[in-house]
Amino acid sequence: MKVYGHPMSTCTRKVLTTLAEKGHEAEFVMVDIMKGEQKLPAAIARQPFGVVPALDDDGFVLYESRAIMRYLDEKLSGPKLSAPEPKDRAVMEQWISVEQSYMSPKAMVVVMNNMFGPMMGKTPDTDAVAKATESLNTTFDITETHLAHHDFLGGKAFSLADIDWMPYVQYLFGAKAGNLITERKHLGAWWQRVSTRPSWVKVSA
Ligand SMILES: N[C@@H](CCC(=O)N[C@@H](CS)C(=O)NCC(=O)O)C(=O)O
Repeated sequence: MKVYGHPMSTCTRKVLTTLAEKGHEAEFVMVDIMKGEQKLPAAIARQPFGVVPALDDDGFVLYESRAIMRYLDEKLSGPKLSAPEPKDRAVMEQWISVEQSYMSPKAMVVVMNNMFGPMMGKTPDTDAVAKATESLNTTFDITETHLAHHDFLGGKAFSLADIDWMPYVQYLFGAKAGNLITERKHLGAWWQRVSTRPSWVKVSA
């Protein structure tokens, strides 16, 4: 099994964390997105949208990080990262959707402007950051209410929903916006719980 990705890529990190939680390793093949390697013909053959990650499981090629996470959880031995019960499974899927629809697009604005942009000598667009932060405040207030009654996003147990949220939440800390997490008691406690898991410590090192 091969994972094509980049160690700094949030979507690649979701896949690697899923593998680590399942107690498996895949061969990691670096696609240097800093050099544009994701747009080369060989990469496009695996991921036609020209981004990472992609998985190659003995000739079965799959792209889209969330699809890969679900596939790995179904296929591999190890702890189950999705609840079997329909209501629990649906709650997990709801929080994966919240990440994709409301959290990550706004977190990306903050991270690009406050973390990656300055690394490349760019000046942050403070208006864009303020607008994205306002939206993140709403999303995190809703998340805080949920986590007041649940240890994990998917409910009682650690699941793919937690893994799905972790890479962008971590980058918010690097983008001087970690207060959005730590100033919320339950969200802060959740982050403490999930970010100290050995899988995450390994992948984010
Ligand atoms: N929906 C895709 C998004 C993949 C994506 O945006 N990957 C980023 C890295 S996290 C990338 O390859 N960026 C390089 C580019 O846009 O050219 C997934 O979940 O796999």
